[in-house]
Amino acid sequence: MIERELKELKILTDNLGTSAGENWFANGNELLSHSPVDGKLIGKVKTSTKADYEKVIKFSEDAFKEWRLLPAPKRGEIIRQFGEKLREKKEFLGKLVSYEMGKSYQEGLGEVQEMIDICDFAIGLSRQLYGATIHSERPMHRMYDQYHPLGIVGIISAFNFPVAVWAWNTCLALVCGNVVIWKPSEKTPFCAIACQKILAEVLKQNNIVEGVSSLVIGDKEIGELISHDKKVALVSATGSTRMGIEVNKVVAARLGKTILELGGNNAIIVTPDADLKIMLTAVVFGAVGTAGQRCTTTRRLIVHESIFDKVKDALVNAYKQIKIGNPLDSANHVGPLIDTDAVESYLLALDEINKEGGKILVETGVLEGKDYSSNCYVKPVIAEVENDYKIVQKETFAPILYLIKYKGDVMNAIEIQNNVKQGLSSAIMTNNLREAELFLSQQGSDCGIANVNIGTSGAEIGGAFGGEKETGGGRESGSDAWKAYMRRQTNTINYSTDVPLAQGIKFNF
Ligand code: UN1
Repeated sequence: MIERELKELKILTDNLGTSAGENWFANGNELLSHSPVDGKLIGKVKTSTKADYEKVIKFSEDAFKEWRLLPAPKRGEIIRQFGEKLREKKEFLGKLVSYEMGKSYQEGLGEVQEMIDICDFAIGLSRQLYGATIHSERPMHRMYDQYHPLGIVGIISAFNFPVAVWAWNTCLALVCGNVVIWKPSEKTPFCAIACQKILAEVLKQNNIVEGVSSLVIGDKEIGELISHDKKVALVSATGSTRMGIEVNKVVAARLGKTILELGGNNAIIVTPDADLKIMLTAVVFGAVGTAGQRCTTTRRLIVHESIFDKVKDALVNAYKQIKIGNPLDSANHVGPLIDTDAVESYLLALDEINKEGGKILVETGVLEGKDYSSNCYVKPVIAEVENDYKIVQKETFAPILYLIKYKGDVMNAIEIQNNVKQGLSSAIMTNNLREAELFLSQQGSDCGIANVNIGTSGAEIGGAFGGEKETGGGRESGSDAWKAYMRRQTNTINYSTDVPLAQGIKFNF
């Protein structure tokens, strides 16, 4: 099924390690990428060494000097062409994402669609990088602010969204006039190579200087080179809170900028006024989609005691119908976890739930047999727990949904929801206006994303994406997230023949 795509991948990835043509330097160790779908080797990639990184930085610095001079709408035109290429390659990339990462083909396509959407968004944005004009208190003076590019933007991305998150950052960074260096997850190098090659082709066709978009594949050390490097003005990092704290420490120490998209512990509140049909689809997709490996995955369901048993039964029943298997087969809902380490974390979490007194409501475990030869397929879990269990407070990247009961007023549910360290995504299921508005108010959800009658996952490009508290505070993608990729400058111009000082100060000599 994947034969044709692998052939196309081979064409895309040929000459790796030797081609500087698309700014590719890789003289380090070999990295093997295995598919979690069938455990087979997809291929080997050479990683970048410190010396390779230094070369990339040099290219990037030189490229920035030229790229920033191209008018923003012209940069937008490059992104338009990139979006066209992505439309052509949608099936190919979607399959590659599915095969290398393990999410369903539909979700792979969805991820590529997010890339296309951010291209469209960035094209419009390229003509809207507005600053304000300000009326000066001084006669014949003009005051305004404008936005300039920062320079080199480093992107550190995670395995679970191996293509979209890079595109979110790259498209905005590029139209804003920056150049980018990408360190993808070592678990999905081929997705990264494919993206880089597709963009590189567009840049080449437009005679754009090399170094506008670069890729450095490697482990933590490459990430550290980026974080420590004063030449990298902004580091946009997606991944675990542990990683984000490290990146933040290092980048803040050199007063660089960061955009951090870290862990989530997302909840949906279900009140007695909820439409249970909507609730069921939203919760099941949110909890088992991408096998529970989205930062926006629904991890906790906070249900009013009066409907608790009803919701529980409906969910247990729905989980019985979930089909687990090869994610490229559209009959299956849930694919594998990324690797056997992730399976280990899933099993450990189950132990913890039991130890802390939780009640597991469905059959759990790792699937065996020839269809599951990668040993990465696990059964999605529902467990009845208390919010303050240690395991519930943690983000386990696996399809484990915690059911928590609340009593009385919706404020009690909101308090439970907010009572975790993370603050990414949240939702309430209710047709009660008072409950919904309370949830969205300043005494409501403390998350960066708060939804009514839809689930916690499935980002739409128009809105800013990101979260509070240990989620890191960064915003990407829509709304005015672009401002983080630029530096603001306030300009005052005097076209009078006098020099009136601000604050009414008189200074005569
Ligand atoms: C989504 O839910 O559609 O890593 C997007 C993640 C996020 C992207 C989620 N950065 O899961």
